[in-house]
Amino acid sequence: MSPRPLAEGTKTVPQDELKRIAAYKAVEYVKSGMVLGLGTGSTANFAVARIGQLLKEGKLKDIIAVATSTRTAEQAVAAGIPLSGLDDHPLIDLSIDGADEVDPDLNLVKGRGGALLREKMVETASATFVVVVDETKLVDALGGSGLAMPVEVVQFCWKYNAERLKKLPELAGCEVKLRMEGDNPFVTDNSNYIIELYFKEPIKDAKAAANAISSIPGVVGHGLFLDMATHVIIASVDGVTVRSK
Ligand code: ABF
Repeated sequence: MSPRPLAEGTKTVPQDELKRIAAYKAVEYVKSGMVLGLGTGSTANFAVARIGQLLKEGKLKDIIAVATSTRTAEQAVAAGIPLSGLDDHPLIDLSIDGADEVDPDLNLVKGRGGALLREKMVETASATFVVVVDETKLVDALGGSGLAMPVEVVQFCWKYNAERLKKLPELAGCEVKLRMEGDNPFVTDNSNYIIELYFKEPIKDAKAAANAISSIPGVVGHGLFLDMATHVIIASVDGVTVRSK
């Protein structure tokens, strides 16, 4: 990836390098014997790779992990990380995952990678949830990035549910779009579709929006992760910052 300017001035750092730095910092929270939640996405990938490396070097032992997507599960298996599920390990010590937006209160928009449902299940079950981002993910208010916020819906009558979402007053007339993959709808690991919400302005009341979205039958998950992150690790050209609840 080519260097991307992240702040005014002359300093630039490749965005991938910032992601790696944030992820490696998060892995410092991992201790032997922990049950881990493994996130999805390019930043979380660095954390998974690092955990695998530390296991191979014998610097971590007795780790069991729950993956938030089939992609991450495949990566974990290849990296030698033993996997389990929430049925057998309902209490996760620590999850590490990326995010699409982080607000000043550490509320998040997540799920542009399409893994939002499993991410929320695993991260809700986590005693500690460490979010890893580069500074481009910081927003003043959720919905402020102009990028899509995903809502996972069952395939049955998805257009009807897209219309219902569009009309929610809590979403202030956002645009809705079915996520596509080439010529076909994108299908999640749970065999559902994703409706993408594009906000014209930042969400005024994220809790009210989350409740309104969840109240629609056929919605199985959404990308608003409120009051969940315990720590956010932010990598910028000026270094690493940790914000905690
Ligand atoms: C996952 O990866 C998602 O919840 C979020 O959408 C995405 C962040 O992607 P990346 O780390 O590649 O920027 O954590």
